[in-house]
Amino acid sequence: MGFFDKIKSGLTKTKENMTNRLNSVIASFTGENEEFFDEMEELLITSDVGGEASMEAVDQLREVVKKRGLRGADEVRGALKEILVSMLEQNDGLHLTTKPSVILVVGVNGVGKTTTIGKLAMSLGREGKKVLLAAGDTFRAAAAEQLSIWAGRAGAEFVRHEEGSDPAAVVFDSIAAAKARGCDVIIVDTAGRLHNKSNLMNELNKISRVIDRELPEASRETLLVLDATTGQNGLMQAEEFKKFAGLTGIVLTKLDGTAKGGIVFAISNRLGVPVKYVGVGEQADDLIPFDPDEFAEALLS
Ligand SMILES: Nc1nc2c(ncn2[C@@H]2O[C@H](COP(=O)(O)OP(=O)(O)OP(=O)(O)O)[C@@H](O)[C@H]2O)c(=O)[nH]1
Ligand SMILES: [Mg+2]
Repeated sequence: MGFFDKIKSGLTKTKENMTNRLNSVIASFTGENEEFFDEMEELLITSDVGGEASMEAVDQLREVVKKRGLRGADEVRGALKEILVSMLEQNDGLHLTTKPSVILVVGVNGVGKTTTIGKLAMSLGREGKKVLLAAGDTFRAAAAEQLSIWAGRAGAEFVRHEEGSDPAAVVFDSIAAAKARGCDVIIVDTAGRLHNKSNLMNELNKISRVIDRELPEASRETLLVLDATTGQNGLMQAEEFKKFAGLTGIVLTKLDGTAKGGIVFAISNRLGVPVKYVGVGEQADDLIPFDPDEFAEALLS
């Protein structure tokens, strides 16, 4: 299955809801008409695009319709697609140029961090990279178990300490092991206890300082994993993490489980951080590099 088909099948619920409604509003378009714009705005808001972003999108659409004198449904669909794409941050993928590079994966509990790491390890492994998984979630022994299963599947190196030990020490040892074993990429799993517990942010800071000290020149990605089904709530978490952890990208998981794919636009609008991957299932190849153009196309087709 190509990326476009995977996006489309991952978006089944969203398509049944948002796409169908979009198509029926678009079909009602016969030229400049306030009712049309009102319906479009309401549709976007109820699809999780967010109030501010929806209003901006509809303002732009109104302007384009007027300026180009658009009359037909296909014309307005094309214009809407352009606007939606322009709202999304461009995604130029992961920057992993040094050996080793580091991917730090953060997010609240249950969003899909460990699963995403497993999928990433598989995909980087397929590109021929030697990957090391660092079990920085020492909060529960089961977290390291889960990660070790993925490491086995992906043929990745794996470093863990005992339950309750210091995650920064796991990262320290992982870096030493990655250097010794000639690994290309270290992916660090972290605990996901609630963001309003300042100890989580302190822990992330400490991990970050160890990476700065031990690998000052290394390429580093800090990916925030967000669960698409939590909608606007996820955005508040994201702002907190952005403040404390300096994000380079978002991984939006469980897009297969929501009818409100519009959350992708709200993320770009509110955070200005690119969505780098979307998760559309629990299997190894259910992680798709995000492409704004294909995403908008899938929503509108
Ligand atoms: N449908 C679907 N399920 C997913 C996706 N990504 C992860 N999951 C499921 O979500 C659940 C939680 O995933 P984990 O990877 O354990 O989440 P986590 O963030 O590591 O959780 P903690 O370690 O408890 O903080 C698991 O049942 C995963 O299989 C996805 O893209 N789609
Ligand atoms: Mg986990």
